[in-house]
Amino acid sequence: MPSYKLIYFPDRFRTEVCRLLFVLAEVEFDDHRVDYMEWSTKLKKCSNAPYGDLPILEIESEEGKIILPQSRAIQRYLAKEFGLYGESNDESVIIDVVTECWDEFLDAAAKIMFEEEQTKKASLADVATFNYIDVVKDWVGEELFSSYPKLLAIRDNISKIESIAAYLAGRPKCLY
Ligand SMILES: N[C@@H](CCC(=O)N[C@@H](CS)C(=O)NCC(=O)O)C(=O)O
Repeated sequence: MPSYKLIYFPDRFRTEVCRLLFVLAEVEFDDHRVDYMEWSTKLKKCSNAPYGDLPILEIESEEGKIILPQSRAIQRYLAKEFGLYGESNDESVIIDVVTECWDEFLDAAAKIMFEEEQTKKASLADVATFNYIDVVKDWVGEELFSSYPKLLAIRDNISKIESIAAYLAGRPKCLY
């Protein structure tokens, strides 16, 4: 059995799925959590991370040592190793579809979270909220949001901005 060292920050973001896969498969691993300041001021320069970012997974076995970057590649690698990646190509692709959806969602959320300019952050969050409601109401109806007046107020505020209102009035009809 190889030994595994998973290196990331003390966060869940890009690595928790990998940690959970180890736990689920009951495979021991070194859950190495690096302090973010220490990483950016010191460790990054001398790290063996192929793309200079984290997470990386170090795998050591009789055949030698491999260093894997890219969280999604690591997830898939572990899932395959632990027999958690479906039993056929058809099952694996469904697993990929679900995983990609959640990763896209997480990436979008991260863009908002890491936006440093507060006004831009608020605007971006509001625009994203507007768009979410605008798309989803066409599929399942506006009633879905009736218990969330604050969300609807954000939607209304954005749609009343002059430039947005003009754009919405002239934009081609689209289903999604
Ligand atoms: N595509 C990479 C992105 C990794 C990434 O953006 N890592 C961030 C933390 S979430 C990082 O290491 N930031 C510090 C740095 O780049 O030095 C992956 O999914 O593994």
